[in-house]
Amino acid sequence: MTGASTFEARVIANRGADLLVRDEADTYYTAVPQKKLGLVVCGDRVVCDVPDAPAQVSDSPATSADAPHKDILRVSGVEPRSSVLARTDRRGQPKAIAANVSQLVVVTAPKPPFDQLLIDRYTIAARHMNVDLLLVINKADLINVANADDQADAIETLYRAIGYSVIRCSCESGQGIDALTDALSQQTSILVGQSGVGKSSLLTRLLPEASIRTGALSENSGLGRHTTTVTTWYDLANGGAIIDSAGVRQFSLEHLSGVDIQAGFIEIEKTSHDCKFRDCTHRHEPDCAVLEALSKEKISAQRYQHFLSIQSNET
Ligand SMILES: Nc1nc2c(ncn2[C@@H]2O[C@H](COP(=O)(O)OP(=O)(O)OP(=O)(O)O)[C@@H](O)[C@H]2O)c(=O)[nH]1
Ligand SMILES: [Mg+2]
Ligand SMILES: [Zn+2]
Repeated sequence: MTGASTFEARVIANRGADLLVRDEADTYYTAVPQKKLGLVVCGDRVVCDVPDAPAQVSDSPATSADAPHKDILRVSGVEPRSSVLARTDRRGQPKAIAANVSQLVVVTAPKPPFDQLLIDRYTIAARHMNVDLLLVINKADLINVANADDQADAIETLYRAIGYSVIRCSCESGQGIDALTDALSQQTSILVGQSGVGKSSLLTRLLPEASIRTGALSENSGLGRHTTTVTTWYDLANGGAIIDSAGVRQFSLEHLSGVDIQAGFIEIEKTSHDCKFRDCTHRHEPDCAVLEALSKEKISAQRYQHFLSIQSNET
């Protein structure tokens, strides 16, 4: 399939009607995948057919946001993915959001209020994808004034104890941005979380000016000023890349099994090896190590509640 008449490119964004792709020489193109390929998403590595006439949009994305895309490339192949972030669609099937990421960056903030159930859903997704999860508590500047200290502290302590990295930061004061920059280097990360927690604002803090303007090619809104609608890839200055995604109210995981869900609660999974029954549901069985750890507060009651509720809704 590959040969002299094709070249490889990275999908920068799936804009709905078409794809924005970029080749190794940093040239951007508009492209459309062949139907048989299914959903092609941000982060995918694709094979593009070389057109008869040049289809290049521009080698200067900063100035070409309004350039006419007369020629549209055809995507004839998708490389195997190292990971895929997916949610459940209306028919109960997994729907890809982004591919080939190595780290899920779950962004939370005191405003809108913390949503721990959503964080726990992302711990399941990260485990299922076999990628790292980094928890970011953004808007640290609001934590004192909003009187949310206790909750931010509790969240930080809980997720650190489970084994996740947690970084507090603020786009307003710049707190934690250096630590975040370090945590993102050499990784392909995707920013996920509720709408309004500051994912795009963090990006404007992390990216060189030129890359921010690349966003204009994938959607018309300026970063950080509007709700993100198109999941878009950006290169980081210190190696690695970061994908900005649209905020979610719910992150459905109905396509995953009960086993997948338990695996995402890594502290419950680990403890479950000491349960008497191999198929223990950790609800009522005798000699259940999870119930025992719960009674000794070695497992968080909230995490356990979320484990039960996600299991019952989504298995
Ligand atoms: N006080 C404060 N406000 C912030 C901070 N970060 C972002 N904001 C504000 O929060 C609002 C939402 O920020 P966005 O960056 O658009 O949030 P988002 O997560 O990208 O939202 P979606 O694209 O809808 O998912 C904006 O008004 C930002 O100015 C911060 O650290 N402190
Ligand atoms: Mg956004
Ligand atoms: Zn048990």
